[in-house]
Amino acid sequence: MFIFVILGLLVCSEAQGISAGTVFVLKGENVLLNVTAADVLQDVFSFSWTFNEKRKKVLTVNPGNNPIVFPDYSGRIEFAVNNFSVELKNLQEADSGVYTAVVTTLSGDVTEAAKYKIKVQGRFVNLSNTDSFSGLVSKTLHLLLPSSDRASLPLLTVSSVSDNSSSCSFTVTCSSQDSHINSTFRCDNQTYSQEGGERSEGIPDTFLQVHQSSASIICNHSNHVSWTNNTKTIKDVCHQLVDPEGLSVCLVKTCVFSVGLIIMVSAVITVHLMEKLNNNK
Ligand SMILES: *[C@@H]1O[C@H](CO)[C@@H](O)[C@H](O)[C@H]1NC(C)=O
Ligand SMILES: *[C@@H]1O[C@H](CO)[C@@H](O)[C@H](O)[C@H]1NC(C)=O
Ligand SMILES: *[C@@H]1O[C@H](CO)[C@@H](O)[C@H](O)[C@H]1NC(C)=O
Ligand SMILES: *[C@@H]1O[C@H](CO)[C@@H](O)[C@H](O)[C@H]1NC(C)=O
Ligand SMILES: *[C@@H]1O[C@H](CO)[C@@H](O)[C@H](O)[C@H]1NC(C)=O
Ligand SMILES: *[C@@H]1O[C@H](CO)[C@@H](O)[C@H](O)[C@H]1NC(C)=O
Ligand SMILES: *[C@@H]1O[C@H](CO)[C@@H](O)[C@H](O)[C@H]1NC(C)=O
Ligand SMILES: CC(=O)N[C@H]1CO[C@H](CO)[C@@H](O)[C@@H]1O
Repeated sequence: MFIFVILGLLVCSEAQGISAGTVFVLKGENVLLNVTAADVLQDVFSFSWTFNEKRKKVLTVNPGNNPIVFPDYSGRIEFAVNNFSVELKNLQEADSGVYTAVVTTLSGDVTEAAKYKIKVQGRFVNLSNTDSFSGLVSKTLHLLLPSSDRASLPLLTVSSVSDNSSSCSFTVTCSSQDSHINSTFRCDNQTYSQEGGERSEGIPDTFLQVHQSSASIICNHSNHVSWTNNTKTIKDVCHQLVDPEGLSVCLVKTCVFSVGLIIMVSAVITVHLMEKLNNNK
């Protein structure tokens, strides 16, 4: 009972603050943090943007004075005096965290005017040109690394292929350093079906997914700000599967060959007949 009361109190005291919306930012980019509760900006004694739970100060301003930017942020923030929004520039992974706008009013009340949970994520970098890695990629199409510290090498490999002229099925494994997913594809009579391969989270906020699109298998490695994909065409896996295009080409070839043969045979017969007629004269 006592525990429930305490829990209830905790929930209530949380609810009094502003809940933080999560914003994903590409490493190296800027983000503009706005004041969302503009109504609390009355009778302001002092205003601060703070970082994380310990409320490390980013910037403080007392209306009428110049804003004070704290040393860790000097040169990389822009403050809009008119609406109290702050732009953080060239974000790095270490800048991930909760930013809160804290207002102290003339009467001494402390309230929150905005709260953001910022997550900085790296971009996936294509390193398939790098020779030192070429030994690793003999069976893969591309080698990609996110530019964050956690490198991962997504691979797309095919196994258990069953292939004949009317149907083909195979399993693909789409993998990064931290996780993998399997998916089974079947092609019957020009229709594709898939089992598995749903989006799955490996390291937090990083995903793998497999799907089929325009006769290719796509292995998609993504985070919230960047993605990359490895692909394999189904034709390269299912060699025997006859597609209608292939069939018609074959048909045309057969026709041309047959017509050619008939013309040649007729020509031979005609010449033979002519010779016979000439001999009879
Ligand atoms: C702040 O407002 C600007 C302009 O209205 C908008 O472009 C930006 O996305 C907002 N920032 C956030 C973190 O929502
Ligand atoms: C606050 O002011 C800045 C600079 O004048 C502007 O870029 C930004 O969009 C404003 N934010 C909102 C929420 O209006
Ligand atoms: C990655 O590199 C390969 C080989 O150089 C290239 O074919 C492919 O288009 C590149 N992909 C991206 C997304 O740059
Ligand atoms: C092709 O393979 C499928 C399953 O792998 C099988 O059901 C089908 O009978 C086979 N067809 C032929 C013509 O061999
Ligand atoms: C995926 O397939 C591989 C090899 O075919 C197997 O070792 C692995 O356990 C499978 N993973 C899952 C999640 O089914
Ligand atoms: C293949 O599909 C076509 C139309 O999509 C249908 O008319 C035909 O009966 C199908 N053949 C088989 C063997 O299922
Ligand atoms: C890969 O996944 C991302 C995020 O889910 C999505 O925006 C993108 O369009 C996908 N790309 C492909 C080729 O499927
Ligand atoms: C790295 C890679 O293979 N990227 C490809 C992802 O898919 C798009 C089309 O959907 C291609 O244009 C990219 O080259």
